[in-house]
Amino acid sequence: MSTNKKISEIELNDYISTLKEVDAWESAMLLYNSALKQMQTKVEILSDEFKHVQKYNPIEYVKVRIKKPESIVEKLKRYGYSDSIENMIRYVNDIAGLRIICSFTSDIYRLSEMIGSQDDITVLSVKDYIESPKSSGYRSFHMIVSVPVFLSDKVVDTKVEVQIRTIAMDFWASLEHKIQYKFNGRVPDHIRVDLWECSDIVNMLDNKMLSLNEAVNRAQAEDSDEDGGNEDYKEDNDIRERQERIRLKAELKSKSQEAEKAGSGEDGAKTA
Ligand code: 0O2
Repeated sequence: MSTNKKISEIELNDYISTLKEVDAWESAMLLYNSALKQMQTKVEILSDEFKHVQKYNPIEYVKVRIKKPESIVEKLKRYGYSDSIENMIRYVNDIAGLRIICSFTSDIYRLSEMIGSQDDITVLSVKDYIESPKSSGYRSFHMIVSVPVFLSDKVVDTKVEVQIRTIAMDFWASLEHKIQYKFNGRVPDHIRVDLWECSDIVNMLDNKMLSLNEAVNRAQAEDSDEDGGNEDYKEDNDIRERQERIRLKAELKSKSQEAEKAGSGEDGAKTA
């Protein structure tokens, strides 16, 4: 199986260049859609596992999207490339995009490690806009990964952009995106400054929420230590009560048997 994979594994670019231009677009989109489905399933499995095995699920929700053709063309233009399918595959890394929204900043790093360490995922690049926010104030953790898509006769490694951010970061990003759209990318300075301030507030809120959560966890751990002790004590008492009830029942039974025997004139040796 692994030998077969090695032989048939080719790059998306090579695969597409063997197709006719008419087929190439649809074939590329089929691959990006398949890669996105795979990544979505992987994250859903992680989320299901968290729900069942752990008490806490760091994944609030997941969004997926395939980049619109006009956005792909616009990005290529911005990068100074002509709008060919080959350039799209080579230079646009976020055609297939998956966004994971978490509660806390610490969850972002835990999840990125879990995703990156899966055997069939290759991490091509990482951008930590939490550690170093963009000049707009944008905060998020980005990974470009590639996943193998198994077709009928070949395996094609396909790129997916994974964005991981907190609810607060997502709130900021979606508002800022709307503002950029409204002003056609030319946001007035005073609004830019306000957005920067909001981004700082988001950061403060995330830090505060994280330390609050840590304090809650510590308090719960202390409580459960105490309750755990009480639980043990309660359990011991329950066991003692049950044993006492069984002993009393047995005592009553043997007394009533003795009374029966005495009444019928049987002797102990015979009964035994
Ligand atoms: P959309 O509509 O979300 O698809 P690269 O992909 O590495 O070649 P790029 O595109 O600069 O270069 O990568 P980067 O900086 O990692 O950003 C990719 C995506 O991150 C963007 O995709 C946005 O989704 C998001 N993003 C980056 N900067 C900002 C920002 O300042 N504000 C907001 N709201 N989102 C941002 P697209 O293609 O721009 O948009």
